[in-house]
Amino acid sequence: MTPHCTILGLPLQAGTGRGGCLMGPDAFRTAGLGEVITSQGFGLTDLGNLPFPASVPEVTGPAHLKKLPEIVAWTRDIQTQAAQLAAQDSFPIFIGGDHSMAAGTLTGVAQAAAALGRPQFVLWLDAHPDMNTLTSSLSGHLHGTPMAYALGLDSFEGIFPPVPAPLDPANICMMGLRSVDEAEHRFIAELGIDVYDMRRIDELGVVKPMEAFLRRVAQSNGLLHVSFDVDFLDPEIAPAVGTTVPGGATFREAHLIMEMIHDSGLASSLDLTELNPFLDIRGKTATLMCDLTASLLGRKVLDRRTRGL
Ligand code: EXY
Ligand code: MN
Ligand code: MN
Ligand code: MN
Repeated sequence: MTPHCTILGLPLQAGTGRGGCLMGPDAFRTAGLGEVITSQGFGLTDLGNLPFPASVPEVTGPAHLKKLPEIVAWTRDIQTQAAQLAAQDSFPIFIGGDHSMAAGTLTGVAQAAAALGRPQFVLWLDAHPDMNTLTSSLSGHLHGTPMAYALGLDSFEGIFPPVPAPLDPANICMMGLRSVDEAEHRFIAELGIDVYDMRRIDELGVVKPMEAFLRRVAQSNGLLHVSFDVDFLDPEIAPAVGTTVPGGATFREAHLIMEMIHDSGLASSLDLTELNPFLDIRGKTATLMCDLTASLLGRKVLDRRTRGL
């Protein structure tokens, strides 16, 4: 990993039904994300927040979709930024913002990987696969759709920007799932995506699945994007998210995943997403997400200090 990180704030919340994710980037900064990065010995460029899109296209899609034009505009802008940042010699950290931001980050980083002739891998840490198409979404909330878009599934054409380099389903690993819609279930089975739902994590732990996935990334000389949705974590330890689902990853399961990613040296970009500071308790979720980022950047258990909250 390059010894430099670039933070880009993505203050969007139009993809979710609840207000608050707009404040996510500021909460990450307040919780000390910058200090976490520099204390691990990385240089830091904080680009601030991407502005609300200057122009929102006139698009129409299925009528039940919420705030479609806004998300199309954010996707266009985020995709451009992510492709540029991923091509630089610095580790991009995209701080959201709701998970619809991943429509832009996944496709932007995959575009940059394709330009280098390297396969893009994705580790998806989430209670949900966010793999609904525009027609299969039942809620109409677009944060439930970015993975389907990045895979190039049907229904987005002519509405969203064309996907420059669709993800290969064989290069995706999803961990933590415990809320999957029927259509998503079908897409996962049809595409053969590698899924470790919470039951499989209970049974196997996280080490074996992570070792197998990281080995595949390394063997293919791949680039690894990590998309970390706060609701991957158990709501007891991470309450600041609008879509809590009981039975999520524990503190140590999550840290161990981050530590293994660090040890592999394979990570090339990161999303921190769905943090809703309005729902937090004395900043504990934002602080935990920063600590998990520290583990991904190399902080060891024995280096941790007591933090007063
Ligand atoms: N599958 C549900 C939907 O499509 O509305 C729930 C999506 C929640 C998405 C959160 C961010 O991960
Ligand atoms: Mn998500
Ligand atoms: Mn989720
Ligand atoms: Mn467990």
